[in-house]
Amino acid sequence: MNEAVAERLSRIARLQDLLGEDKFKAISHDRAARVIEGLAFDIATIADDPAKLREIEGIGPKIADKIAEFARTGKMAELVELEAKVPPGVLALMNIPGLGPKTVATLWKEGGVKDLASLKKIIADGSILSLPRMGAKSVEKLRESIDLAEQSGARLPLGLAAPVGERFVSAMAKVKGVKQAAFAGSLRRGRETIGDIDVLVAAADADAAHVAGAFRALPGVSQVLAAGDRRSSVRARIAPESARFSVEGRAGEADVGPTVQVDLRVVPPASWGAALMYFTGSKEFNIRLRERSLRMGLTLNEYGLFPEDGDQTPPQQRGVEPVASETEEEIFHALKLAYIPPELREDRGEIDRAERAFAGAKTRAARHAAAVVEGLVELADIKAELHAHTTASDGRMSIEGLARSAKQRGFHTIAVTDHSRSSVIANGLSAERLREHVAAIHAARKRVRGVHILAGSEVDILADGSLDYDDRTLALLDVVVASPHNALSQEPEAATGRLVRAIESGRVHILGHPTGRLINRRAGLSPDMARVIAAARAHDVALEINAHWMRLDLRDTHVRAAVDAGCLIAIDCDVHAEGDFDNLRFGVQTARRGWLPAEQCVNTWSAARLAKWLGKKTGHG
Ligand code: DGT
Ligand code: CA
Ligand code: CA
Ligand code: ZN
Repeated sequence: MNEAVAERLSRIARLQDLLGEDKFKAISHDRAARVIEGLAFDIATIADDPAKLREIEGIGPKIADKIAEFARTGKMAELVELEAKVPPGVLALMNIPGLGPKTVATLWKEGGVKDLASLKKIIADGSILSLPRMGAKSVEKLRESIDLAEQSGARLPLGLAAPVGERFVSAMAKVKGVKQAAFAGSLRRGRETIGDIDVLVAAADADAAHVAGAFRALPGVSQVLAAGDRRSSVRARIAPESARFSVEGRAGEADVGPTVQVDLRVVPPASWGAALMYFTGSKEFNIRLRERSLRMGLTLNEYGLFPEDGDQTPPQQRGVEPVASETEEEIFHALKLAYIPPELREDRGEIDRAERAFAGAKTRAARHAAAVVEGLVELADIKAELHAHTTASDGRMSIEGLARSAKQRGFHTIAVTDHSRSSVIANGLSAERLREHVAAIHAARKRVRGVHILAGSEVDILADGSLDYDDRTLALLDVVVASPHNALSQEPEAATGRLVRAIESGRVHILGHPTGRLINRRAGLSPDMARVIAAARAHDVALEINAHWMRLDLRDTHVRAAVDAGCLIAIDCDVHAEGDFDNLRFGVQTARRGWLPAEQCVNTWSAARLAKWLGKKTGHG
């Protein structure tokens, strides 16, 4: 029942916001929703006892009554009342980036907007400009946001595609006759969004029909689009709860359809490496590799790397022996290239680097070890989480719970970084509450041994670039993550100045989710990244790759620029709940797409080295 209750409470909050009711009412509903979502037990077990409900922190008498009412009747009368006041299309408008409750209310009440279609109409005919606070600039921004939401809506965030892909692969691996199973395509390359999921299996010709049939009959398949023995396509259901996320104290849902396309290819076991390489792509990478093959007198396709003999019939159909085909590594080596990890296969200079790495390796063993990027960061390298929230702000775990989780996951360090005072919706800490919180963090160190618990804060970078606490308060902290949360539609010039000022404060260790973008939802800041990176390098500030699948901010191309400039990078999960630690792999994939060596990532350092680095700014030992 927890999820049903939480969802209703957060819907009430959004409606209250929209109807301009007391802001604190909405905040308390949002907060209660979050608390209930995070409960370890089913709230239905105590729903008939308002006294017990009220014992839960964050649930007051009024909300307790609503929960009891829901348990009794399956409804919340207040929600029914609120919903009667607002057309459903209006509520949906609040999912458009940059459209807050105030603006939606104006559009609706004064502009007669009932849904997205009518909003687009008043933008198109210009009548939107006559509404209060709607200048040419803000309308242009709004138009961009609508475009962004509409065109990117079709691509699925990596974090939602990965579990679907993994489920299909592990199910296919168990099917009789399947020798190998893997996903390929953009999912294997770790792109931030996925168009469709490509699943590859190796099976003998005689088994192909049976294997493809088993694929089309897997649980979760809602529709069969193509049904061949070698190629099949289906639509697979996406678990609706997986699309839910919570950032900055607000619960939301990613705008994804109910299903995603999954393509299957069944290939002969002897062609496994060639097929995996071909279907991993990217397309641009494949084209480059094919050109290289031709220059070497070879031809490359999904069956193998063959001698080029000018014959028009494909070599595999003429029984020509491939030069290499069984593994990707053999094919790379036959092309005189070091193995290129999937995340790098984007035609961004990786082939030249692989050529040099291979040429420098003289023995077989050296070629095997030759790397495109020396020490490219891996999941197992990450030993510290430096951005995490507790129940003191908008997280769901206690300090101790967080520390134990981090320890259990093999980390030597966990930083507790709750929100600062200006993040009101996320229950940010006043300077006084922070002081108490730091004391509680110090006390927790005695109870949880074997992991370093750092007292930190995720400090808001205000619109002008100043930090949300004064220097005396900041001096209490072992680690400062500074992040932009508000005024995210600032002009690029102002955004650059803002981030650079925070970096230059001398107080900041890590710049958290530097642009504030949310994938498919909010464009975030577009600062001059070269200037931000240069400042970060000069002031020894690490730029964060926020590993949450809605953020992945820094994005891969910015990571690459930062890496090239010699800037430090942090990869953090921005933990709010235990499960958020699992997002780490998406952050690491983004880092790899930016060619990040482990050495340049502060989360891979030893506890002592990390502490020394942090201590340079704090003076703490
Ligand atoms: P997506 O699905 O839009 O996120 O991106 P991908 O990269 O997964 O693309 P997809 O599913 O169309 O195709 C999977 C891989 O198959 C792609 O990365 C490379 C290969 N591929 C597809 N079409 C072509 C093509 O026309 N030429 C070449 N060389 N390779 C292709
Ligand atoms: Ca694909
Ligand atoms: Ca595909
Ligand atoms: Zn944040």
